[in-house]
Amino acid sequence: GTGKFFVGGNWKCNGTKDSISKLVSDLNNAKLEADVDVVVAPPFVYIDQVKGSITDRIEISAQNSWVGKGGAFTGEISVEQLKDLGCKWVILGHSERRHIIGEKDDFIGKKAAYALSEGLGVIACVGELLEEREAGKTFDVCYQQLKAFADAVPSWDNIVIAYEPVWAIGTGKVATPQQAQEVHVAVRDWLKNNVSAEVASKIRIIYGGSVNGGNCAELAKQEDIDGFLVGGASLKGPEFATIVNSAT
Ligand code: G2H
Repeated sequence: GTGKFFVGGNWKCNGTKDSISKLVSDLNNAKLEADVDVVVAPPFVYIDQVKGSITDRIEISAQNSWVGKGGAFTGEISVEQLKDLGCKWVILGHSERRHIIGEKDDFIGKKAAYALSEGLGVIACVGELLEEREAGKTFDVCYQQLKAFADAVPSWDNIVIAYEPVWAIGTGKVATPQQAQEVHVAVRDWLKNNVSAEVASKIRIIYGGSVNGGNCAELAKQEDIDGFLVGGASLKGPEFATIVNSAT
């Protein structure tokens, strides 16, 4: 990989005060290698609990944010509020928000631009559906999603790209290291041709989709895999630690 290894735990819509208290305590007791950025993304309602109890070694991400300044937007959570709680990151463009909630490319791009303008880092997710892969459209889909981010953001300095093939998410069907590597290279090439060679070489591209303690080491060996976004396996402290430590 290129930059510092980056591992995010996306807890999605899981947990209770009790289960999260146990998970945080397991993470606080885990041995995490020094040379890795470690981030967890609790559900909004537990961010304050997690921030108040987790080691400073682990940064906090939100799983979504509102597209602009807070105000009369019922049910939304603003970037300003996330910062107030101590969040450093936000996941945007996750496939569950694209395909279940229906978020569109330009809306996601605007969210990224606003979060960056307020100083949050963005974990920008891209990835193809199974039918798109089978139709040979994997690269085109990722390029279109990348372009929407590129058109909206002034800088890529504070962005980590997560490649998450939708067919591999929560299905137990992990992409092979070669399948992931191939798309990571394509993403880097796209950035080189459409943003800059510097961004392409510096940016971290992490893989997500059924990463677990058993498959992380082989994936981590790939040249262009700079870390992971982990869902299911991030709900178990010791397994998440194994994934954090998989590059060393
Ligand atoms: C992909 C991933 C985390 P899981 O969505 O973002 O989830 O590891 O459960 O496939």
